[in-house]
Amino acid sequence: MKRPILALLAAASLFAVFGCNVDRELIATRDPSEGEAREEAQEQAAFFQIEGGPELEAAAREYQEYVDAQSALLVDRTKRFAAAVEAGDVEEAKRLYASSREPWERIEPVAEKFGNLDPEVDAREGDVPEAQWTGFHRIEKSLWTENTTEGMDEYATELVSDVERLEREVDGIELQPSDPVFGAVELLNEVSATKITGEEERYSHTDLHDIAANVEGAEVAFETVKPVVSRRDPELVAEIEGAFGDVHAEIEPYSRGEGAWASYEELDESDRRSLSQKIDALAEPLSLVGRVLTGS
Ligand SMILES: [Cu+2]
Repeated sequence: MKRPILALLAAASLFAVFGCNVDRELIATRDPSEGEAREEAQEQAAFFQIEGGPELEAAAREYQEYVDAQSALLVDRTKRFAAAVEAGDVEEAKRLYASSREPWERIEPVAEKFGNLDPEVDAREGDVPEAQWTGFHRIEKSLWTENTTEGMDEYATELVSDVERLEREVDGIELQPSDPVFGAVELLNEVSATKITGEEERYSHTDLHDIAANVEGAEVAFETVKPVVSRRDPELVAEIEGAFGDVHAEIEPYSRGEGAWASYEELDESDRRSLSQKIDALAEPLSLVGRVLTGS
């Protein structure tokens, strides 16, 4: 869960408005009576078309397809998790908990766009008044601190209907080409600032599932725009790929195979600091991608 979503939306709409004006201005400021200048302006326009427009739109669509697929996966896995909760199978519910959250964490920057969906699905204890606290972490607490599914049926049912709502809503979302990368940067900043303390999965200590999924989603967002960024700033691409490599190298030792991760309690202060530094070192060059895409 994350709050500074307004900044993301503002940045995205700024791109939408500003991006077009820049192109048009380049053409308009040239004297149309001069044939040569006009030709140059047309070339400029064509350049933007080839280099930016359709290719970036395709990138946005590609990311949109990823969001569709992940939200479908989220519904599938959450249904299985909810079924275990409703059946009173504590062990099975615990086993399915972290993996059912992964698709959510991969597309978290987008999931957060839908009003109160994010708090309903992903609020931590204390984020909202106790009586309104629902979602994954409500059930997490019961499973890990009380070792029971008792009283959790209604939360499980609601959780399924919430993720189904997400799946429906993402169908109609219109992303700007730079939205996914802006969102990824915000999310990585949240990882290194707050998630790194283990607050997200304070009862189950499955934080590495979330963090790995956040990084995966960020990588997909970057990959979709990478061809455009490579042509404009190949050094930046090399820097970002190196930083992704460093993050992977940092978390790899905690992998327990087949999608399993070490308990976050196994990481001491210095392990956590080291991980947060690697995440920061990735978020920083990634934050420059937006500027490269808008050409500003
Ligand atoms: Cu989250």
